[in-house]
Amino acid sequence: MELDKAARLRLDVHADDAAFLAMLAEDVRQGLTAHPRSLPPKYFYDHAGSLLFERITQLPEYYLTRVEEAVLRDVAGEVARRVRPRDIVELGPGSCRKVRWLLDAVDHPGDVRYVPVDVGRDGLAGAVGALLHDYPAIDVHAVVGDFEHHLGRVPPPTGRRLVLFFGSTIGNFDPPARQSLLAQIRGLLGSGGRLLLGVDVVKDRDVLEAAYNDAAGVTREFNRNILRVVNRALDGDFRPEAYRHHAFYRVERSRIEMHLIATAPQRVRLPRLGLVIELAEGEGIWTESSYKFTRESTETMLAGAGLAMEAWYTDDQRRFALVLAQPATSR
Ligand code: AVJ
Repeated sequence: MELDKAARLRLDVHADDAAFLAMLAEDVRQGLTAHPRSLPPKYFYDHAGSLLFERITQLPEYYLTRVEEAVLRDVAGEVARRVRPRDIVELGPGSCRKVRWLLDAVDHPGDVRYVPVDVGRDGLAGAVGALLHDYPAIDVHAVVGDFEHHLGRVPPPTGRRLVLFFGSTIGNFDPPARQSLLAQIRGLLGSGGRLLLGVDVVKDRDVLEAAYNDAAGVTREFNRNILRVVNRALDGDFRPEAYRHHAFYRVERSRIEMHLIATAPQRVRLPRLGLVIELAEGEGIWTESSYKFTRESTETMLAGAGLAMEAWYTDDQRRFALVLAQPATSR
């Protein structure tokens, strides 16, 4: 059994711990010495941060994950019929839960190769092991890497390709960065290929702000956790409790912004960077942007990367959308 499983699994490692640490050190140096100070949201997700995010997805206020999965459940059959994928690439699959809706909907799962790209080697190996157990017929070519740096390592398509990019992760990227990421994704598609992209939809401010200010305070702890990640990686002495969680919707930019605000003056030592920073009372560290989209702004974003919208699938309250896109024919 295990041998059979191994024969259908290939795992390529492109991002080791040393490279990750070097990247983090440089990002933290740049972010914390700039004004406004900032930290990139990709560093939320150490083991504790991933567990906190998992708890966020179960909060009553945080509708994104639940609604995305409900939409996917509803449209998986139609997407499978339209695309008839042979090769499914997923960026940031986490537990590899969502792809199961598509594997259940395709005609011949035994002809499908699945290519998950994720940063955490152990998490990815575990998720893929469980998937192979439940879908004994598929092939898996897992790529351990950062999809901002290692998309070039994704193997060429074995047949018609479907790229999955769920969870509104695209919303973490500012317009220039998401344009270049989407253009790279377009380059992965090959002939007849499609992208299925999850985007959170612009809506009432109160609903958006509640999703990032939950009553149980899980999002506050998730936000503070980035300081624990930095402390551990760089031997720093941030005091996470000395910062308050501040998340609000900036309408003119269509984005939630998350910040950590010092509640008293702070002196922070980061010996591995040879750096000491001082924050005044009330000074913030910007930890995340989470952009929200309309159908129109999604079309514009796709067009900027040479992609055309083929379908816009949403729930009846239009809270979250899955977008099917293909390379634009003429540019
Ligand atoms: C995983 C990036 C989609 O932006 O909603 C949840 C992360 N931040 N609560 C989001 C997050 C605060 C989440 N994404």
